[in-house]
Amino acid sequence: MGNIIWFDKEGDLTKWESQCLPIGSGFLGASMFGGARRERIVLNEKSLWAGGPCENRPDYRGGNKRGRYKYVAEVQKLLADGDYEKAVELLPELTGDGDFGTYLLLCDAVVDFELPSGETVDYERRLDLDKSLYSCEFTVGGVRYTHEAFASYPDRVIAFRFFCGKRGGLCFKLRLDKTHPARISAEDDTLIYNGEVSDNGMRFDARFKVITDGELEITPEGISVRNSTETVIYFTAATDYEMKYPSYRSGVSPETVTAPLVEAAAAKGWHNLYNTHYEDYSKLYDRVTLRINSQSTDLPADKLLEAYRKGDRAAMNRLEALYFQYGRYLLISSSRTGALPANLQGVWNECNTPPWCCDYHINVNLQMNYWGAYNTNLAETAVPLIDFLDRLREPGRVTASEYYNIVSDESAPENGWTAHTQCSPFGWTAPGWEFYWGWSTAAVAWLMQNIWEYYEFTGDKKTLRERIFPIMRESVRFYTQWLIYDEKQDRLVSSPTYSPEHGPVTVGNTYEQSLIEQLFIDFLAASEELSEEGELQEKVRGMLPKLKPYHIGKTGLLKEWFEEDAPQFDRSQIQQNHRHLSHLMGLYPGKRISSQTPELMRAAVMSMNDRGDKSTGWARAHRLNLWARTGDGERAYKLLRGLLGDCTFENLWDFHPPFQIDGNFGGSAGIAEMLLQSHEGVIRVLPSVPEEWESGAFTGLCARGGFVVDAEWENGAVTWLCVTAKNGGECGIAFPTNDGVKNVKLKLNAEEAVSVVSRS
Ligand code: FUC
Repeated sequence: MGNIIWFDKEGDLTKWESQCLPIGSGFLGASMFGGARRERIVLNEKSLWAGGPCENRPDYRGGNKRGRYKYVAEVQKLLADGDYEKAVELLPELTGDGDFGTYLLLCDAVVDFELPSGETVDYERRLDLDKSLYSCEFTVGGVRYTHEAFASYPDRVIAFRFFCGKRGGLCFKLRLDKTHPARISAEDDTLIYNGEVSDNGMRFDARFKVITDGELEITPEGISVRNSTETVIYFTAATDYEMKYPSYRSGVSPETVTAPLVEAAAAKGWHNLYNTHYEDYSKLYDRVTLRINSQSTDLPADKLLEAYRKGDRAAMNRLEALYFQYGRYLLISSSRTGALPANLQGVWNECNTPPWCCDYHINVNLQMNYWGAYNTNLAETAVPLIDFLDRLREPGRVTASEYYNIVSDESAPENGWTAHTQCSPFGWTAPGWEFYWGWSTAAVAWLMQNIWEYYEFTGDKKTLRERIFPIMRESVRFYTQWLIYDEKQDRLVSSPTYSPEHGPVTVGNTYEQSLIEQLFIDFLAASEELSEEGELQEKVRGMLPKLKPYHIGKTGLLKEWFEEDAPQFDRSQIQQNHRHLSHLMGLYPGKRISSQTPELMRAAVMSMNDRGDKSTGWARAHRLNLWARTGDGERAYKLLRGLLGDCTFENLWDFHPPFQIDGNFGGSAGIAEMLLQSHEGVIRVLPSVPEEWESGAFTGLCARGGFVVDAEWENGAVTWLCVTAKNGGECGIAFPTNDGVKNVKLKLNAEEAVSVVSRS
């Protein structure tokens, strides 16, 4: 049975976040509802943003106010002196300002089909994840209609095909809706939508080239096709955005990009175009398969979800495997080299005022988007993240200098960069306009885990040396200059700190201390891999033991705030069941809390119990990964069930609410984390699998060190296990058998595969 999200009814055109089905190419996105008489196609181009530098905004500075480091120093001093109230008074100075901008909708395409009268019967719309193909089929008045669409990364177009089972029976009109002020013109067989974003003058050009066997008329009002059997529309769009500080403009007219793309696509034709797309997509997607029990049910997605909520076993296993692959599908569709990384909604967005501007939130969300990139064998999809962070360094140096007095100049180039809670494609790295959510000094340290893991999983030394290490090193330089010694705590601390989204303001909270510690550890490991040794490494080695991030409080919980047991500690801002579990970074995605640190593990588990399982979509996904790391498969499964049952729309998009794609990615990563772990130096197969997942099989999951694992299991015991070493090397592997967990040591050559447990 294929991995298909399907419905036997049309989507409600007004309920985009719960009913549409998305396709994407990293650059472009489209979402459809399967409307028979009227279809709405929401179109996106990932770089189409308001905000940033432009003629109307000559003073754009990425949100940075000037000379804020003076206030920061004052706040640090006041906090060290215990004058909390005065420190708090100064916090509004530690903010950014200016226009942040927002991700924009490109436009809707509304297609009105002229159909025979009568009811729509034998209806089905589907998103085939295995084929990366959207389709919708139905019969009206005895005539069968088929709509199909796919988004091609290699050819940078989206192709829509409309087919009618009765010769010449296809008639429709397509018009653009919700457009930006633009010129809409017709050139032969192509509708052109060309303009500038009014906020910042960003130029864009979108083209719809129509190939039809019917009669075609294109005017600025839209496309009209009559008496056709088959019509294909090749769509593409581009802007003059470039991920490059300070102008963020390429200087290239977008039409010089789009015009050849649609011409080439049309010349290639639907089938060849699809073949190229499928070849590209399947090379990534096909690397991993997953079966949980028998997955025998095949229900429409809305009914599947309903059955899931009722605890129907077959539906549960089916949906879990489908959700897992959906996360991978969404990542391949929204994060490809050359484009911006996946934003809060991947690449899909239906309006010009999306929640949180559909930005790059880095106090959990952007990180979570990429949690599944490596263990689910899609390392290539993390390249846009590496590119994005690399390009954030230049504006991030301005923030480092204005807020932290860490200055890069000729004598000290690349001396430190930073960013805060939210980033934009225009190098917004300043704190937010309110301290309480906007200050997050360690967010970049967290992101460094995402890119270091690229190397851990792939062993790609060239990328480590040339791309990843320079970004990490400059971040490390930043933190080594930022940390100060606090006498009362006898630690090197980040100060002030604010635990994401619920504070309070303290010195050296666990979130910041633990993320900086993990960065230092990873930086030393990276340096060793590259044989880099010098003053910085020496300094980091000296600072590392003084960070002391983890402390267990009076109640046995892992402390979120160093000072939390002190009588004067302000508990008023703390929410008991807060969604962020910022003090548990060391358990997941970090590695410092593990089975090797049983006391901390116990405290972490108590803390998770204290916070509770119910939360928003992404926060459940975080909890799922955290519990998977504890080895408690039943609890991890409970979180997965909550994520799918309580935080998933019927199109299987995750909601916060609103729709937020991080939960999809985090959920997919979490399922992989239940099946395979490698953060403790040993590869553990089925480390956190619930009894419910009695039998199953997976192929292609990745472990650190470049090992790829395939396995089958029955009644919880592994019945087949195959390990392939991409780069060769040694590893230990632990897996459950009928006689307990078995440990095996392996030594493999590059590309060598061994069958650790053979099929009997
Ligand atoms: C984080 C979360 C919010 C939301 C936002 C986009 O700050 O705390 O819940 O997900 O990102």
